[in-house]
Amino acid sequence: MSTSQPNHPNAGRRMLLGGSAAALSALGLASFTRGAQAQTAVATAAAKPLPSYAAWKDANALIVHTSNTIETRRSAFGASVITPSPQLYVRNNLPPVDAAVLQDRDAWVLEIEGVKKPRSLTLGELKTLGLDTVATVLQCSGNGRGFFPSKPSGTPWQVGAAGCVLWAGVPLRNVVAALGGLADGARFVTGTGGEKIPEGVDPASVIVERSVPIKALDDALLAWEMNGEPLSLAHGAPLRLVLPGYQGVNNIKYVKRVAFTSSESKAKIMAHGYRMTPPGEKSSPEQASVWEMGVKSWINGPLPEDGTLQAGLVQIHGVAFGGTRAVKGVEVSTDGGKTWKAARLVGPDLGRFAWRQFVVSATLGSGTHALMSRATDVAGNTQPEQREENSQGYNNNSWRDHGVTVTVA
Ligand SMILES: Nc1nc2c(c(=O)[nH]1)N[C@H]1C(S)=C(S)[C@@H](COP(=O)(O)O)O[C@H]1N2
Ligand SMILES: [Mo]
Repeated sequence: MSTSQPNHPNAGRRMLLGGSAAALSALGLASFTRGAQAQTAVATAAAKPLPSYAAWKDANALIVHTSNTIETRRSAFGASVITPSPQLYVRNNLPPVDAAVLQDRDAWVLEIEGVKKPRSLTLGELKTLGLDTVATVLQCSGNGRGFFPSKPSGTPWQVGAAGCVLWAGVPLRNVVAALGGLADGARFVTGTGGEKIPEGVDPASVIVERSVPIKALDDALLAWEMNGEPLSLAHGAPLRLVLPGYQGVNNIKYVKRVAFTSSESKAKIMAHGYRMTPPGEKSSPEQASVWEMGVKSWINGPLPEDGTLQAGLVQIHGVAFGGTRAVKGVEVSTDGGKTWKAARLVGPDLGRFAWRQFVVSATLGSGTHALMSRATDVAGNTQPEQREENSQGYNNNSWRDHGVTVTVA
């Protein structure tokens, strides 16, 4: 394998822009340290440049909240199922690993613990153990936080901290089998990110380490490829733990350790972060963690930003997914949820972890129309009308919050 693969086909274009990219990079890196204050100021801020590690992305398709929180515009999802990498959202809790690791991807080392024969394996060795490819919805658990009237702290994502992408890699269960099977007492899959921990801070307070129930092992993948290209630094190069159906934060980028543990990680991001904390209470490990995604859908067109529509026929379309379960159907309302019409699922079915595109033909007369969509999964779970209130604004799958109002002449 080549030792100097570019991060992305657009890397060449980025080099042509060398001078300004360097300036942007300085800005981008500076804003990494601004943290929470920077995130809450975004609503009013002017368009920000893409940070250098994501400079190859399509700025027109994205809303840059900060250099580590970038979301896809609702109007940019299109109807072709897969989200192109240049349009996919980015969320980093720490700056990405050094780009130097891309010079020899196969030399990346992963530690495996909690198996009968624990050891470390290079990415080159992992590639000999199996190959599979899966389409999954990658979604930040805070997607839809922007619709909470309580304005929780954190990025006010609307619908765009999500995408549907293809991963290729080795099934994690192949690796477990090659190392003699699970050790006794393994109850969680714990993945650890390989980012450099800033000097002078307690590693447990910032390390990206998440635990999920051991049943996630059935579908887990150690992926080195996304959408047909070597993983980019923005999305976890050279190796990522992909947990289909689980909220974004559990899908550990730059994964350096996978441990099958008897208890959940004590890292702050696990013990206190990403908990369904009742409003006004303190987060604690007893509260539910953001694990499997709930059934959810939203409309991507027509949108208010399309301006005033002509009266007559419109194609109301959007995306729907069920986390670890396939979507059975989607209904659409043009009257704010009073009456519903079954939508047609369109495009290829890329499996239960992917989203489905849906469409309904409707004739809209002049006036305003509140368009809503409501998905149901194969187990019969229907997207709820109301969000589950929680202090950090996680897991918003309220159909009412995700509706759009369009105006017809
Ligand atoms: N190592 C590491 N993994 C990580 C993160 C991170 O900061 N570091 N962010 C998590 C969060 S909160 C989300 S939503 C997804 C975002 O994935 P993306 O940036 O590829 O879209 O990665 C997750 N995995
Ligand atoms: Mo996230």
